[in-house]
Amino acid sequence: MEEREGEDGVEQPPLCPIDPNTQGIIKGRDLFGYVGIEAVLDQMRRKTMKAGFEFNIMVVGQSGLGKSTLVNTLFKSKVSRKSCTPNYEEKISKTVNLQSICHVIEEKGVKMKLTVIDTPGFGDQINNENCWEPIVKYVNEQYEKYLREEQHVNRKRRIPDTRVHCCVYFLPATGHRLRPIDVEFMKRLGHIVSIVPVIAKADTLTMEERLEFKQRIRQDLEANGIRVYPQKEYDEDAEDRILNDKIRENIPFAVVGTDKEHQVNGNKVLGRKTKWGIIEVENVAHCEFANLRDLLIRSHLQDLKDVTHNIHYETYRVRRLNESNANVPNC
Ligand SMILES: Nc1nc2c(ncn2[C@@H]2O[C@H](COP(=O)(O)OP(=O)(O)OP(=O)(O)O)[C@@H](O)[C@H]2O)c(=O)[nH]1
Ligand SMILES: [Mg+2]
Repeated sequence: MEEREGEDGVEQPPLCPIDPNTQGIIKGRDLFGYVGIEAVLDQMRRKTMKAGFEFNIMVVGQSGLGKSTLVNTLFKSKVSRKSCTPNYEEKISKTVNLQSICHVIEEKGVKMKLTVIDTPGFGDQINNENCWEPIVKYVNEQYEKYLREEQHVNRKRRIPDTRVHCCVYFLPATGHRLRPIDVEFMKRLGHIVSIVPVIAKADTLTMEERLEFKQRIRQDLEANGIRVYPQKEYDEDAEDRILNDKIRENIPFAVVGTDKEHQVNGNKVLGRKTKWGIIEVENVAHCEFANLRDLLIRSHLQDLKDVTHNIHYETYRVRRLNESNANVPNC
């Protein structure tokens, strides 16, 4: 800001004095009175509410680990399978094709189009050597679709987003270490999508067994250089780091899924009957299903979308554009 000289030649303070503590940020209030910049938050909120948003989760893992069941449990609606009447014998059939099931969920005026991609479990073939291929192919196909849409001369105002924002990877509750197939699978997936590993059917392990197993898995993930969400290098600030460190210390979540409701203290709760009593799926003292749901929906949904767009999709986009440039013949 220029120094001014008054009519009498005496130096005047600048028109809008800059407070050295604000490092040159001129507050709306100082310049014109109240400008109302923070109202942009309301504008953004209104726009998001009107447009709604898309969120896509994929469940992956060996056959029979409870992927389809957990998806049903996750949204308490029959997201991935037949409708269920409580008290009837639950019978979830084997998933044979990769299928995406879409639900529009509306809460307090905010619309979310949630798509869950339920995948057939691997492990049934005699040779499981390349069992990750259909999954990797699906993830990449969604990036390709998005890239094509982006490159259209007349592109849509809003490109439909079918990209996988999170892949929940199911580990069997063996209590031992990561199996070579899980290492191989997650290594490959970790380069293209955000992975959240979970211990499936955690009701089959005692609390002590769960804790020890979780610790061994964390060691194995690190030793094998497997990238799982949330990754340290993407923490944006100290606040993020504190929040994400708590999640990292707790990963993989030990989850239990069910479609059945039971009466507990006069309330209907989603639960699974075991020899130790009823495991309440949404009770954090019993299992970590609620922690997983909170991570996916409450605390990290937007971050998962950002990481998908800014990191995974960007890596794909750059690779594809480099490939196309390499294929252009030199003039
Ligand atoms: N003990 C226990 N059993 C479970 C749990 N979740 C699911 N199951 C049972 O495990 C069996 C397989 O469940 P699904 O949900 O079909 O498993 P899936 O992973 O989708 O199997 P595929 O479609 O073959 O890949 C069913 O009999 C479920 O009732 C759980 O948390 N604990
Ligand atoms: Mg299934």
